[in-house]
Amino acid sequence: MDFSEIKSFLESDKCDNVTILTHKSPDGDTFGCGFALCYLLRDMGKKANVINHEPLPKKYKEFMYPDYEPMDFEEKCVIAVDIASLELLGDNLSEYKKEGKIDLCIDHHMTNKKYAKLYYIDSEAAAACQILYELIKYMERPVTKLIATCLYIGIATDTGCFKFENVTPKTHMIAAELISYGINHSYVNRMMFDVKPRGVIKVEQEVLKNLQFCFDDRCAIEFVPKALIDNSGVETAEFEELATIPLTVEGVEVGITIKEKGNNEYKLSVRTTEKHDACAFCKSFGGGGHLRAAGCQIIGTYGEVMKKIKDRVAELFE
Ligand SMILES: [Mn+2]
Repeated sequence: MDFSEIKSFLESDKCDNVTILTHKSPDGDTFGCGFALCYLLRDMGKKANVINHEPLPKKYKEFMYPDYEPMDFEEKCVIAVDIASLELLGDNLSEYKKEGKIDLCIDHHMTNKKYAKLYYIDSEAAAACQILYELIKYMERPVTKLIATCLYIGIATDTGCFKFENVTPKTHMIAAELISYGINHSYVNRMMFDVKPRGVIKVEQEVLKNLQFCFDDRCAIEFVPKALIDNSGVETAEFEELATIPLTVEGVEVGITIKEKGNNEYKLSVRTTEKHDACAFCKSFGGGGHLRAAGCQIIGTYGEVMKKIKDRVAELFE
């Protein structure tokens, strides 16, 4: 699909009473893209709501939806943003996993499963928000300060504050344009990247105590027990930055975070330097994502899961 087709779809009668879906284990990009799209559609005189798999972290609220109120309507259209596969809708949105439920998908994952009737996927884009910005400009719709803030946060968070390899000159140019709409970018970035709830710091303290190094310290693995998150008093979505810790250690090429999700159920987040492909790593376990940041689910006892992971890392270092 190209922009002209997406534009005609969004402007058509088919696209009204819209439910916008974000992915489970949410991040700034899925929220930013979801809310920006919601405000765009509402500005176009349509009814739209954002539906999230889990409660939104406090840090996004003040920027993305200070006065957001859900609208009352009978759903006619469903749009998924930043969602590579139906599985990422999670249990709470499982009603949307049925074949043919999703009308449009806007995404930037190279592993996108093309589950929607219409889709726009650009795996070169640093964030789904980057695509949406270009689409709004193409549609010649106004970029309000609220929309600009949502989009800026999505781009900043999906690029690790403009540090990742997915950043291109275009990413910076779009960020610069977004700043020109009056966003307080310095404050936004401080709140996104520097300031954390104390519950998060406490979890980090515990997790760091048991950070494991293997393969001549080229791989670091952190384990996050479920109880630690459950007892932290903080929304699970506040912990997205946890996964970045292992790779911050000097000499580490593969950083792995194992989050315990349930009985014998683990979620893996993998971050790599330019030497390794995180996406291929996770794909071998049925997951996916980006070249340097990807994820998957692994079932088994802790010991089995650890062995599977280490065997796979060993292959990388062969
Ligand atoms: Mn994204």
